[in-house]
Amino acid sequence: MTDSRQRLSFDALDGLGAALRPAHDPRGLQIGIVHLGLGAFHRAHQAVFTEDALAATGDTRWGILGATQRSATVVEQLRPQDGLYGVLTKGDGSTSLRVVGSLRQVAFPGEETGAVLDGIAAPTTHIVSLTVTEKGYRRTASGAPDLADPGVAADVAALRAELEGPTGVVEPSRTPIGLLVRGLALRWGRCGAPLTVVCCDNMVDNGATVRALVLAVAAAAGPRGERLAGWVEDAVRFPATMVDRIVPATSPAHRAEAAGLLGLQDEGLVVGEPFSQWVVQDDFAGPRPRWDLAGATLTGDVEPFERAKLRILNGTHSTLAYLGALRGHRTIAEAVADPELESIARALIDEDVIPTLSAPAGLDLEAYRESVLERFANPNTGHTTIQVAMDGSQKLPIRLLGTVTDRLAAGATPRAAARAIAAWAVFVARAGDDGTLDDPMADVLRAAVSGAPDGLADRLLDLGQVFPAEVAGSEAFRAEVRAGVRDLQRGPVPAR
Ligand code: CS2
Repeated sequence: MTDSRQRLSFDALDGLGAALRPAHDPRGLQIGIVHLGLGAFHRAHQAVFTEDALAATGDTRWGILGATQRSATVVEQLRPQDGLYGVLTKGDGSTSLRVVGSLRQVAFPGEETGAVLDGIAAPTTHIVSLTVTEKGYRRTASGAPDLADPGVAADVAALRAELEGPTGVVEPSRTPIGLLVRGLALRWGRCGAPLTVVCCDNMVDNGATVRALVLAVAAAAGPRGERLAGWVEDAVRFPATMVDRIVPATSPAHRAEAAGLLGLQDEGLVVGEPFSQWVVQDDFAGPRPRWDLAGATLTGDVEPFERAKLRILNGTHSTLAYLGALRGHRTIAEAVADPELESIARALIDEDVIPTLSAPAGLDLEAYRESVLERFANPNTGHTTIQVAMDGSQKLPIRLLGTVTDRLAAGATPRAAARAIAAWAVFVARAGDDGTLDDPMADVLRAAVSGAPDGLADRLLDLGQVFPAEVAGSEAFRAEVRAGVRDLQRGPVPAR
């Protein structure tokens, strides 16, 4: 019997029914993967694929050491639970729960940087994966590492010192890429074994992007750093990936529901929709878990999948988030159930996005559109417009502005995409006013939205960190964004 006041942990595992328990014994796993960014997405996505691969093969090499740069709370949630946590899957009309055991160690790189560096350097580790969100990469507008960022600068200084020889003290790491490069430096010195870095963030060419950042941060540490970069070029692979699962923030109601199903308290609970997809470029420097046996697609060319996903799913998600929030919709499901917003979402996909895509083999883009809209309509995930709306300055260039650039280059004016940018502008102006703007560029954005309302669109489009010159320089596109802003400023009639 389990006791719902008791926390989930190894001790409670044997009391759980077989359907809830991991299909392998988590106590027997060694660390083979170091993951940077232990947020809900990793726990509901890659850790589950790894879990299923473990169950399929019995290969005990692939336990995960998860590091969370941002929040000590995640460590407090998971450590007392021996790394165990539940995944609550909320379908449209179905709910299920399972406990995942692939996460074997958790660390907060603040004070525990040494443990993470040792993990990356260990010859038994073959993979370092990342989900640190778009802003976690600390890039400048040109995509280079922002060496002026104090966190990046501190990690480069620590790296430079560590490359000189043992320092006796491990400086706390401040950035995920800094942590990764310092770990690679230690690995190079200790064993030199090959490694694969698997970026699982929603970015264009995510593998190549992280590789370029790693090489640039290494090179910034001086001549020894340049030699480190040479080793990375030879020994480390950076496959591209496309990741997909809608993972809303876990709410107290989710925790209560899971406690009812589990008979235990689970502070590490994550929530996801039933759908989950992972497409990974089959380019590994060494062994990997059999993620293919767990439903992942290992392929030579991820780009068409990634582009279709970023532009159709994420681009439309953001559009619905801004327009939905402005119309008072709390969730994405409510936003897409609003006929006017649904038709803007369809126009965006059909008129602006699909003309820029080539369908990956086996993917029908119209069918993909329908499945995405259906997933958004799932009322049970409780995914909020505000959650998707955050960090727009980082997300829009990746998910919407590629579409805009391609349409402009083809001589077309992407009207629905302009409407989405207009919605972001008005959303930012309102969130700036009421103090709720959640964006790493919040100060710059607040300054840009603070002038006369009729210049709002142009002041935002002039932000070179967000809008590339091809977009900002198109008078036709500007005119559409201005018109969209004017319509919305007239006061979007609340839907209800
Ligand atoms: C969302 C994504 O929060 C967001 O910006 O668009 O997290 C989205 O839910 C995932 O990419 C789905 O795979």
